[in-house]
Amino acid sequence: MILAFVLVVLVVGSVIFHLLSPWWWTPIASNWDYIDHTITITFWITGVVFVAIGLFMAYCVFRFRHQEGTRAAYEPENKRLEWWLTVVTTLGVAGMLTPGLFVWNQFITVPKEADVIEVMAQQWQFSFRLPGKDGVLGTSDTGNVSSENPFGLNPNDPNGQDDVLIEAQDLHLPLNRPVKVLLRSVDTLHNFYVPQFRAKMDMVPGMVTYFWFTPTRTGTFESICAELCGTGHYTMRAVVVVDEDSAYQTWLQEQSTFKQALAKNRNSTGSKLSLALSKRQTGSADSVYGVIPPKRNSLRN
Ligand SMILES: [Cu+2]
Repeated sequence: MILAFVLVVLVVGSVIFHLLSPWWWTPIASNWDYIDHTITITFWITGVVFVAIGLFMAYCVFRFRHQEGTRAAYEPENKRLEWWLTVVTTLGVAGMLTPGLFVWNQFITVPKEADVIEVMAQQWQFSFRLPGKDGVLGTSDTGNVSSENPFGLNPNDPNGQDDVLIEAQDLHLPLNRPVKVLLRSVDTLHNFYVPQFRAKMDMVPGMVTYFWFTPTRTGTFESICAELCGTGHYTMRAVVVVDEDSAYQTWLQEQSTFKQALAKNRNSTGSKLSLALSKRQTGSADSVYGVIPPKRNSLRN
């Protein structure tokens, strides 16, 4: 009797908690409201099943409780019931998977007019690359990665010379322009995720993964690494700022190209990124905590 009551309280409490929970989605800032719809459909299907099974268990516990003089009947096979459960389960699973297939198809079908950017991950920071005036990203190879060339770009590729390298870790994007995000990693598995964009994907060493989205409102959003990637994983964050076009152009003018960065690094003024990388390669304890603050770098050098 008490157990049946507890089961009912669990079911009703879970539903109320779900409806009143403060931990809900951040307000969306991209075109991917389809992804929210698929999650809502999944919540509905699993919610209805959860309530039905929870209440059915409570009913059974109450209805078939121990009573003097009655004995349980053993009934291992019931074809009708099994058919019925198989059909309902199949419909439920199909209902959850089908919308996802349509959304996934859209998620990886990039519109032709999309701008291309690249996000590069390493323990434990994100860096960004834009294709520059020619609109084409230069080729890259992890074998080229060095303190002078932290992105590992091919120095002989003319397409790469004007690539814009963003080492300050804040990426700006223009409002309402679709963007294809190429993802790569130089060391281990990472995942680029901005919750407001409803888009994320693993970054896998040795391959380039991608997704696309259109930012639909201006603002400053935090990107996090959503793949446990080592002791500094929790520090692996960056900022994505969605700008009106004029503010975006102003920001873009202030960024330096691969050619400029290479010259600057050769003059050994050093960049935050290259220093962090070179210290990591030489095994400095500081690098365990990711990016070394620039002030400390200047004190050391
Ligand atoms: Cu990571």
